[in-house]
Amino acid sequence: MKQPFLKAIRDRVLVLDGAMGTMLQERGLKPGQSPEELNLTMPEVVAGVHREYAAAGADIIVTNTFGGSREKLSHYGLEGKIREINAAGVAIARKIAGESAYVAASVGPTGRFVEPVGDLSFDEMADIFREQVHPLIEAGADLITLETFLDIKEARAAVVAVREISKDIPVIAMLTFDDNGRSVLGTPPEAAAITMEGVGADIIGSNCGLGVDGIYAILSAMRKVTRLPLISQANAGLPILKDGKTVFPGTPEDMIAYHERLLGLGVRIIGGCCGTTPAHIKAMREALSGKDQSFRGNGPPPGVTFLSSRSSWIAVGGNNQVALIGERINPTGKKAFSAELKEGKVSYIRREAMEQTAAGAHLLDINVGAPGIDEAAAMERAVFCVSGAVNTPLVLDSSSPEALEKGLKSADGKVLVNSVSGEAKSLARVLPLIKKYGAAVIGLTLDEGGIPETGEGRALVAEKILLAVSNAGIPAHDLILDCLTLTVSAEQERARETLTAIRLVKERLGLNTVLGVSNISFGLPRRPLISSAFFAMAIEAGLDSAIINPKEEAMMGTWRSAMELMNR
Ligand code: THG
Repeated sequence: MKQPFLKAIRDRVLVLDGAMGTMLQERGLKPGQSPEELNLTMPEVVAGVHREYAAAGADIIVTNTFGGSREKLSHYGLEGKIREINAAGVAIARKIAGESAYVAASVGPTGRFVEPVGDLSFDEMADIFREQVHPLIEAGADLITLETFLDIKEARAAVVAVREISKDIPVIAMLTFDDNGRSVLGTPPEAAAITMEGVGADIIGSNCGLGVDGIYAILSAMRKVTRLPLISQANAGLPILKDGKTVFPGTPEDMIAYHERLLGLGVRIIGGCCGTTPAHIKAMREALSGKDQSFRGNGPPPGVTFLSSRSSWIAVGGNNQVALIGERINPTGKKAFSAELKEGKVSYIRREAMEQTAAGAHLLDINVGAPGIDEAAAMERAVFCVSGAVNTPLVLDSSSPEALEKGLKSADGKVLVNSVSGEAKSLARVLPLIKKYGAAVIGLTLDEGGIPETGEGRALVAEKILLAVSNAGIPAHDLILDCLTLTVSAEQERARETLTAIRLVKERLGLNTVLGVSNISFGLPRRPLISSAFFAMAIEAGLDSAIINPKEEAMMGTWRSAMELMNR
């Protein structure tokens, strides 16, 4: 009996097989024919390819189901055979893999995009993947491999779909990158890795597009932001045109030139993409023998919260700069913005997104809660608008679970949800959304008993939230505690208690922290002075991120000065 897959890749490096499409073409697949239909019409041919890779030493056999989605099969009038084609793909691979090799069920992109880039809703996209993944898992696949994705939002929908069907089947998520180091839709490897880990992929990496040198560069960038096992599935070099035909120039020797370096990065699965053959796979297998196969690779330091957008990413906590969250997309006290929200307009949102980012915000808070509006619809409009206007990762600020879920479906990357509290009802409604859609979350240190007066009391609520977060399967580094700023105009003891709570949360729980800073000065004269003094004190106490108005010069000046003084 073979080991569980995730345990196996901890112990040793596994070899995944090589290209399928080119092998099928050499064996009778005609132009214009669906490769996946061969699972039904010529299963022996498909089995023959698997057999060659198994003989070459592949530990993982990848099914011939890459284009097995409704969207792809419908190009060939095969949308009625989704179940049959995918189940047959797994059965054929299993026959060759037997009980000693693993069967990885291949799932490729649909060729369409999620709104607003494309015209499918997040739910429609996830539904297409559910329809394909269901028969793959039912037929007994050992793992799912998501290959050649170009759009992180589509890849996120795919992982969400797999996780709805199975909480524990191992999932590989791979995007394809250009030689400029980004996916076609502008995603850098770090943002891809952060997004895929957030939503629950077990192994991340890259396939296709580049030769092994290019894939090595991509995986090196991913390793800065994740500790997960990595996978390398390179082409046999970059394709060239020779006598009117596309050929892949990479020899088996070229493919193993980076083996040692890949192992040093913590690559635990090595395979081939376009242009690779059983000879390439055999060379990869042989190059592993006698090598140190212990898990290596220096991931990021523990305790850092990573967030992403389609084209950017940020690390919060650790020794990073205090992350600045722009607070201005919030109708509180803003009549004109409230009126726009009611009319469904987004011009204020677009302008504030650009101006706050230009002023130095690293993240943007989006709060569209106002009386008399459909907040979920407004949240979707706002997320689409901000994602189109600027590159910064997002903070979704709402007390409505419906609006949060809509925002989570609308965003491209890994967002920060603002917020959950220590109340049982809030934890029960919000944490499942964080887990499902792959986000981080702000925990407010208050519960059914209100806001504890003392720092000690707030640290206890923080601990309760941490426990619930862990029980929900969310990593502790994706929880950021808000120790709550209350105005000092009424009670001057309050500022100190907030600072005490920050210290306790950091020392006892090792968690990251956030504050909405400006509330400290509410109702007082010369607010910027008081707010910025409190900001500096909170940074010294260990604050990791702050919700502020980045267009307020006193706050930005304080932030710059404090970063200088703290050597950050
Ligand atoms: N913690 C968390 N989230 C938060 C807060 C917090 N979200 C909301 C708030 N506090 C932070 N955001 C704002 C947004 C606007 C203002 C203050 C904090 C603000 N508005 C002006 C006013 O009310 O006077 C309106 C005037 C204007 O700016 O035009 O100050 O603590 N997790």
